[in-house]
Amino acid sequence: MYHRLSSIFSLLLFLFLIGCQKKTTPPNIVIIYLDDLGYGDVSAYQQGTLQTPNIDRLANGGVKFTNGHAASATCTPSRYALMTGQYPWRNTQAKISTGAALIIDTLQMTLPKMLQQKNYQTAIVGKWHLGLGLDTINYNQRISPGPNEVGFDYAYIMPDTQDRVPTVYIENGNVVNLDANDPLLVSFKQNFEGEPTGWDNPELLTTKWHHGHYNSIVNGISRIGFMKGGKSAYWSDLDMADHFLEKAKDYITQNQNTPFFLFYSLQQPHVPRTPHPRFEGQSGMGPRGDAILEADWCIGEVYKTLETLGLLENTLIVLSSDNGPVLNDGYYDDAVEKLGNHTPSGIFRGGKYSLFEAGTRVPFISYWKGRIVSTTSEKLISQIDLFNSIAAIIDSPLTSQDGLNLSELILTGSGPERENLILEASGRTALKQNNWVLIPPYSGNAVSKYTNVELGNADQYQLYDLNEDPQQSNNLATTQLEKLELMKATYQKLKK
Ligand code: NG6
Ligand code: CA
Repeated sequence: MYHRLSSIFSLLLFLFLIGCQKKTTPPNIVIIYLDDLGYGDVSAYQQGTLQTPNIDRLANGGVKFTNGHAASATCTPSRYALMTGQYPWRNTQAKISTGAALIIDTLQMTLPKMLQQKNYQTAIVGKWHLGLGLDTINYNQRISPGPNEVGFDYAYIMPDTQDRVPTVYIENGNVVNLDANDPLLVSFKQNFEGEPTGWDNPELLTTKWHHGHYNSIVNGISRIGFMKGGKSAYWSDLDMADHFLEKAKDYITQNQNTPFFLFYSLQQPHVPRTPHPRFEGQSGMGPRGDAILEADWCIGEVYKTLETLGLLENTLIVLSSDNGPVLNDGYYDDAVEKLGNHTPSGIFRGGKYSLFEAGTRVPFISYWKGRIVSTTSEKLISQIDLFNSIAAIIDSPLTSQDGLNLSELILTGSGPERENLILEASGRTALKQNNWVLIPPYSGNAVSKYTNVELGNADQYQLYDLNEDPQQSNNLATTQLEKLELMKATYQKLKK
């Protein structure tokens, strides 16, 4: 009898301990990262006319940041900052990457490495765009260094962008489905003899290029760069979203019993916009709108996967975008013509490539079911802070060069915020401080000729008070002289 009681007691104690253990299990981290999605593209932000119910569920059930920034108005530098917690302008290589070498040093600390040190399984699925290899890449052998060498245990990636060659997926360094008898050759300098291009063979195109994008043709779309061979490995543009989604879901399912970090890096709504036919016409805004609806659906599917596996209560989801929106980014795809009343930039000025607000002020959401109470936060936060903040949340002592620990903000929507932030766009920088913005003079077009985006360039200093003037329409640089000098001094100090 005594033995029976004691073994029942031991069993209960064991179950109790398991129960406790489950509670203290570090949370899974899922970063959902969109490509060129604007502040006003998400309906929870109440700006545009497009409906994004699945992103809204995260925004309305978590912290919806209305003053959240990407580190840069273009992709590679933003992603660099997200991965390292370092300002991209400190690294001269951190500019839009086209077939270039890996820009993260393999000795550098990164977000996934920090998580690995805390026994996380780590993965990236989707767009990479941080460079690969050391020099010229041979796609017919394992490509290294790449995501695996900077902290990802598993990597299923598109190397640069959907509009750049090679149009193949790479899994842990190897081109997927490559036939050794048909080697894949890539060049960004010259075409391979006899290969059609968008420039020479417009009759082969199903999507016409508007500017750039007139090199090799794959699936009726001409791209940036030249490619020959490797045909069995070419991706299907129309299936890309489903393909990445499948990989993301598989990864979550396979790693449900261990803490994991998933960087789910979607390709939408970057050009070329190729939503699956089942989304065609759904937005009434052409492929750009349809691609956003497709991305929203994918996010809903990832949510469902976490829910079905019972992981939602132990998963911190952060959703954001790598830079602001652009309509015409190089193809005739009706993005401008069918926009209607939709406002991708929200009320903000500029867009992708711009130093004005819409270049980097993007949807920024943290969600953790049962842990984060739904709220809206106007506090200033940058993606550069995710390294330190996630480190704090999972009890890692590591910090980055430029990030802040804003974990309280991420978990509650209140608490300390950033006092200042250096914004970056195509190598130019500006300062945001306590809702004032200082943009130094820059030569160059005020409005980009092709994309029609206001870039932020002007002959004189620009100074804006976002509390009074979120649209940045009233330059105070000649009237608020004291403020101007103060901001200049801070800018100089931070840029040192
Ligand atoms: C630009 C491309 C643009 C886009 C961008 C990268 C031209 C004319 N424009 O050079 O289409 O690919 O690079 O976008 O080629 S990003 O979101 O990855 O930074
Ligand atoms: Ca981008």
